[in-house]
Amino acid sequence: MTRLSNQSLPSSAAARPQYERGGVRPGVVHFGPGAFHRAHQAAAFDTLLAQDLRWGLTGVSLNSRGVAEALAPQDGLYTLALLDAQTEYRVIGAIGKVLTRDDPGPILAALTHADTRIVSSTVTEKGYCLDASGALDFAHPAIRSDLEAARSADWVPGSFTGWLVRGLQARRLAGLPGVTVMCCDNLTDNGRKLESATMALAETIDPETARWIADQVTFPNAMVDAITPATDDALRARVAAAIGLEDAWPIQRERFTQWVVEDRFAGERPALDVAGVTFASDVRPFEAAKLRLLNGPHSALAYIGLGRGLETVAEAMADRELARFVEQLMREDIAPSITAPPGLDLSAYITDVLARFANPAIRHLLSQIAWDGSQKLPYRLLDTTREALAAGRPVERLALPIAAWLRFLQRATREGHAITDPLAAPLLERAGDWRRILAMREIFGELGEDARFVRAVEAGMATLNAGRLEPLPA
Ligand code: CS2
Repeated sequence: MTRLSNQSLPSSAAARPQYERGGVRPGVVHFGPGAFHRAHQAAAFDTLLAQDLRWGLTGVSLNSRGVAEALAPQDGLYTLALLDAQTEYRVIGAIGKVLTRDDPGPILAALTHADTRIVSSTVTEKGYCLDASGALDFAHPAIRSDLEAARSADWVPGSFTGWLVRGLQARRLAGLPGVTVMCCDNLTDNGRKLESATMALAETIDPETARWIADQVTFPNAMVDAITPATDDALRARVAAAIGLEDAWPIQRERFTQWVVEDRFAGERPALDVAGVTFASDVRPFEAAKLRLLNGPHSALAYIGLGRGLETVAEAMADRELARFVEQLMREDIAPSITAPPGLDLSAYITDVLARFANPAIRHLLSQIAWDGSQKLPYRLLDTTREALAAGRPVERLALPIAAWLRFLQRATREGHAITDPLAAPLLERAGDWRRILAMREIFGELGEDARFVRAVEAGMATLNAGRLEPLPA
């Protein structure tokens, strides 16, 4: 079968880029062109390109070569499958090149190109090297090695934050204007966190550049949402059959998508509104609603569902007891912690999220959501729990997914299978004595020492051990 490429594109049966790719100029350097970026932000830029060719994307994969190798023979093209009762296929052309850590020269050239106005990122929670307080972790090996490297003028960074400082330093020295740095990961206050981390690193490496960044660069907060199950061979086969071409790395996502960006751009703002993007003066209420009411319950379904032998989110939602538990968790325990963004009806939002989870057209593996629990749970469930305790509300239901996570770690230790988590080693080492996990301040902060929380987690373990989700009557 012919491979997808510029040349074969006209013969494909999918929707195609509505612009002449030869005329595209890269205006954005994106770190982390994985499934989420390619399903969400790149699709929005693809829509924008039909009106304005100055917003092409250059991808940078710091940790793997897979995306670069899959997309190079395809001229950056890939297929996006929009999953619903009827699947729709669309070829996305927004990404030109994908660079890897083997291309430090081209990465620096892209960052310092006069046409580059945005640097964006989806490097996942752990990619920012932050500590439990959300500040840059100077003890992180990647940051330590960047600090070492930065002693030489032509240093090559390893971390994303290192690359930001390096690129911005080079822009300053070249007399170029600043850029907008757009964080697109699921972190509370994501733009501000990246701003403080970048400033902290720049101040240590080159205070002059730090001052320049404060003056010339903005870091808007953003809320990004689209459920994106990982690519599997079944998708590759479906795409090949549907478009009539071979695509080494197609992407799938639900039809629903939302992107709210703080209106805080250093230079020109891309007219992403044509792709349904909302610009808002304050994104925090949207972020809180999404992280707490979508990602929190997602993690709850993952850890509890895996414990019940289930495989996908839709299957977990078909487990009536679990679906009822998650709905109660959302309506009774999480919603009270959220101040709804203007115009958003929280109750309707919850109903919509539950319907998205239950969508039978989407095979979203619970094991995928279960990755990186130590990085995700603080934003997704622990902040809500802290606030509930402070307000004197019960935390039994909020503690149940945490108990399910601890049991997930215990099972991994017992059965000797690996987990994906930057803290895998200490977590698995402590799993037999779960209180030692609650004592890990880098995850739980002071919450792990709160007796009410510890009691609730213990009760949650007992409930789950009894195969239940509601505690046994006393
Ligand atoms: C999921 C998210 O994998 C996960 O942890 O909770 O990727 C989720 O699907 C997206 O944030 C939805 O926007």
